[in-house]
Amino acid sequence: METLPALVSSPAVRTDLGAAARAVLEANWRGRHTVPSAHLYPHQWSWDSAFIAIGLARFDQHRAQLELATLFGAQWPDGRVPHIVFDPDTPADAYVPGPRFWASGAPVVPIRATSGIVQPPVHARAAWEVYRRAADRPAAADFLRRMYEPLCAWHDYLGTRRNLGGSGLAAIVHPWESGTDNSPAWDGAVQESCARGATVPSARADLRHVPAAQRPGDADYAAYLDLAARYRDRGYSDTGLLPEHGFAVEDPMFNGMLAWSEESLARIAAVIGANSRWHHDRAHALGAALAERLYDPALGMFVPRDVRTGRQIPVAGVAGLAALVSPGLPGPAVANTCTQLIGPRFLNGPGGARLLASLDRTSPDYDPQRYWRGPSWANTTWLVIHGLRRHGASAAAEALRSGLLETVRAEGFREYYNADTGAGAGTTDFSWTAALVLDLLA
Ligand code: 9WN
Repeated sequence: METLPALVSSPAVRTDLGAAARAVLEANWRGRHTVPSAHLYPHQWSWDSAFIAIGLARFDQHRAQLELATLFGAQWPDGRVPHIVFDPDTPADAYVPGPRFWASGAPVVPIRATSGIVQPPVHARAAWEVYRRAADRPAAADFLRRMYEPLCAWHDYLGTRRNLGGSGLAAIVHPWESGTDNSPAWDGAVQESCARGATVPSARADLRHVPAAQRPGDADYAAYLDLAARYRDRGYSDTGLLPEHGFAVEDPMFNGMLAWSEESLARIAAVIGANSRWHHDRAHALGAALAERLYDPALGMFVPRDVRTGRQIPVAGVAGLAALVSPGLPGPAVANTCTQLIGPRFLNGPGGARLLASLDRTSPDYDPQRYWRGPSWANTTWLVIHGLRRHGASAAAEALRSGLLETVRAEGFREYYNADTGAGAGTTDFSWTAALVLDLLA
């Protein structure tokens, strides 16, 4: 492993790894969108598509634009971008919970069947990346002109209807909205739901698609489904959601990405001749709210906050590091978070592991192999690299970049990696891993 950093920076290896990454994206392309994984996730996922567009932008501008346009083609009238857009050509039971679960009780029938929850808002940043990398700048500027209003509507949805805590930060109303589905940060709320006796018929059957390593306990999974079903049965309305809804959380990664994307909207506005000032101010206001509400001085990093109780959830997870992408964060909070990042909790694991764990390695809940409870993921690593670069920590960013690239080179484009050994885990030929490797190789 020691010699690999040199290898990945040699042109021949860059080409091989890049060609292999492009082959994964080719294989997972479905004509107008890319599936995250042909085996496990056979539809279009929201934040996956944003990451995928960032990789596509490195070699196929048209396809990168189409990826985002297809996703936003399924945007709801209230501005939300659904977390899954179901592919009508894929059997309804190929992924559960599928279109029938999500649709019943919805007030509007969108053009495409979709879920009703959302995922982290990294889309405006993705649109900006597509423009930045574009060979055909006029076509890319047209694309930005078409995307601008839908992206504003998406951010407005999050800034108004999801402003459940009143600070301007967006609240997520289901663990799946965080993107870090089974993080221990959600255990408390999920266990409360279990205690309330959450039961959804056929929860067992719904576990079919979930690989054993990442499978929550039956009761936990029933609670996840129960939360989704409750939201669905109120027509996915966010009005009057509190206090009875069992989950409302301000997540640092979700809001960090929102602030980062808002900053991208300011750049997009400037390109197309719209007013960028408002976006710039909003991005910085989000950063200030993040610092004020989600920074935990005891842990020295950002954490989620439970809107129902008004209390922070003191779990040190990668989401609290990814918040570093936000503009407007105060220097001391940034410096402390960087210290946590490169210390024993996240980066420097046993045996000199150079992979960024998704959970504090010193936590009793840490499991290097179990989904969002320890393993290293390409997308959160990519976000943290951007956060580090933003704050001038280029040596740490480079350590993360080369650590991820050497792991992918050895293990392939896996869904995630054992944070201690680097062994690949989860599904294979995973799209966002391939896409973000392409971006990091360039
Ligand atoms: C539920 C598709 C998605 C990612 C999420 C990841 C996982 C789905 C699942 O897969 O979530 O949305 O079935 O577990 O946690 O981040 O977008 O890749």
